[in-house]
Amino acid sequence: MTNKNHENEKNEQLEQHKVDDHGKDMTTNQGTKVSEDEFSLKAGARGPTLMEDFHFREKMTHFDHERIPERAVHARGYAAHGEFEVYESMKELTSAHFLQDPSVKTPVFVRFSTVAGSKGSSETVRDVRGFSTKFYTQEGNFDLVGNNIPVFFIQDAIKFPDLVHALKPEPHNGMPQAASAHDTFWDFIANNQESAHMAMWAMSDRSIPRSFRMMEGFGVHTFRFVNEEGKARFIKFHWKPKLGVHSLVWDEAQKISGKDADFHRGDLYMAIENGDYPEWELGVQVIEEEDEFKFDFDVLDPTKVWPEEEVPVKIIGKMTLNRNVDNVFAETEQVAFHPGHVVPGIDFSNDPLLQGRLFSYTDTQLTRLGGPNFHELPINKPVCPFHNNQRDGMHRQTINRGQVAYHKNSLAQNTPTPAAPEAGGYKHYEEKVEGRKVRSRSESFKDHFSQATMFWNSMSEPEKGHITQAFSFELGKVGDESVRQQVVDMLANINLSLAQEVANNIGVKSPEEGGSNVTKSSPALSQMQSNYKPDTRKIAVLVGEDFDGGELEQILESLKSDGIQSAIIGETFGEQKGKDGKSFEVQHTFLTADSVLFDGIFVVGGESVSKKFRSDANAFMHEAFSHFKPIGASQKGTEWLKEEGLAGHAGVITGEDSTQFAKEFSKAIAAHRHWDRQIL
Ligand code: HDE
Repeated sequence: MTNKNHENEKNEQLEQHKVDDHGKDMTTNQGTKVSEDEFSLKAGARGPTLMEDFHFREKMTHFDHERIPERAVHARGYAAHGEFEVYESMKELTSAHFLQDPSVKTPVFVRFSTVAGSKGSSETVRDVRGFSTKFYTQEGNFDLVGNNIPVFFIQDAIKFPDLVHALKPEPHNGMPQAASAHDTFWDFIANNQESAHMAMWAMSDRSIPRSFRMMEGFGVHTFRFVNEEGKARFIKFHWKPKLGVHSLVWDEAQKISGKDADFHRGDLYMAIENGDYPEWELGVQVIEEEDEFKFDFDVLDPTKVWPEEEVPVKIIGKMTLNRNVDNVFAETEQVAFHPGHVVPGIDFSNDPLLQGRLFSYTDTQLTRLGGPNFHELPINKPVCPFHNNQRDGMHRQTINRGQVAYHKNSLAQNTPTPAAPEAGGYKHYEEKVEGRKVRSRSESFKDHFSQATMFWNSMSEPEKGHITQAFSFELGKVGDESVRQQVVDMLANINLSLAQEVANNIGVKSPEEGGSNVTKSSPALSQMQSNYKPDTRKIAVLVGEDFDGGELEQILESLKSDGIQSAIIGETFGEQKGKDGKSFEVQHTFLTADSVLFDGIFVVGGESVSKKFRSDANAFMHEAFSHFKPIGASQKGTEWLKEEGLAGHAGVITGEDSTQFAKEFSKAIAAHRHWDRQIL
């Protein structure tokens, strides 16, 4: 496998820390060569092990301390390197250096994550996904620590520990892992109704993404851009994936969890290895400060979106991920993000959720990374120099020279010197603030349901169906009937028929009153509006004995030219030979592959196949069909589809003319799912 080092300052910096052990003599950590690494030192061949065996002691001690605490949330994550470029100067909006010059490529490191599960949990669970980006800019690190959902469960950071306690496995029995489908989570939701909007998103297709490469990212909070003249505007950050926003279906997601718990990391890793570098465009929504109170939501409320139809997303640049990490622990695990890592030109708003996050992120690293010097870890180090009077602490690596470590001083000519804003010193935006100290929530934060209804109104019929099913699944796992009833009653404030359908599914009293008079919708919220491309979609090609190899070759070539990847599935590994002598290497057998691991299937079959082959192929066809995936068939496969009653349905492609067939199949693959299919 290649791990091409794209030239940039961060990659060069990391290079200095890399060690290659291949072909080297083995030594202790002190550099003493080791002569034996299989047997501990003993008094006699059967005797006790001796304390003086320094090599054994050192090796075992190191191993005993190899694990560090996992992240309190977002423990399961995967990351990659890349770069960001702005399309044109953003001078009007911000003075941030990395947003001025389109020829500047800023190195980035991006970590995607699930929220609830432990470090070893499955990746296709229903959950919010983290989307954290560290920009290594010339003015210091800027971290955009976002999610794939644009709103959040709570409005004030003081409630975060409660939310997470309710979400994580229940403390008395440690269950369930990586799932919100349990009593405490839904008890929290019903009793903290500011979460209504986010609960709708969490039950939508957004929380079971097909791939990290096919998710949007959102900064969630309102930030500020400040330009050189000191003019500030409210902004929200968006990442828009070039491949569009696409999801799994729930049954598929659950099955993938068993078949391949690493499904999302595998997908990202292989895309980068194959040179299919994933790309996202960065967008910003901008609200002028003077328009702060012109909307029917408070711009500081993190449970609200700014509908894109009212506040358009201005696309300002592009990020490409182009290099996998060399070492998951050193990079992905040790990276420390913080929404408070900002650069001049980017500032905060008074969103009370953001304000609390500004405290939490450094604090958590002190436990997780063992002290205050985690900024010195290679992955966390800025690419620009950093100088101050901070000293010492656990694991300090920098050797600061000189006598002086305080400000102000005369012995070092009063250096290091704070820089004036004109010379690049960070200047906090001088917002006028006044008020009484109060422990309360602003009245303007009190509408919890209008945008939840707007979200529902914006969904297509299949998306609405998925949300209804998701609520019914999750609440169906809730043991306490009163909690189930409370959630259904809460849903009645969002949409009465949703609440009634869920009530029927889970056996609680169906609300008769309620409903919402909000008719507003925001079409941009539906994933149906997304990009549909065949690029990097993966299909399973089921190939038996005695088939027309020439035709298969031609079809696969045509699909490949559209960016579609295919894997040959056979009964056993080895070569699968066609009647015409053309042979294809089997990449997976029915034992090692499964229809849920592919975006579509292509049934070729063969004149003479075993009963087992036919029944395995049937299982693939029926499962792909029930997951609304594209299915293509040629040769013997066409007959099989007919026999199984699958031919003629939406997204099921057959045809005599192989050129025409390949074109139509490619189109069906680009459509991803065929929702109008009648499920048998
Ligand atoms: Fe986080 N969050 N969070 N969060 N968060 C953490 O920091 C926290 C919130 C997000 O890949 C922790 O280093 C509080 C919103 C991501 O390393 C911790 C509050 C959003 C990641 C923490 C929030 C996020 C974290 C755990 C409420 C979307 C993974 C480990 C005020 C905008 C970063 C760590 C990575 C991680 C606290 C809410 C995104 C404990 C107190 C809203 C993507 O510090």
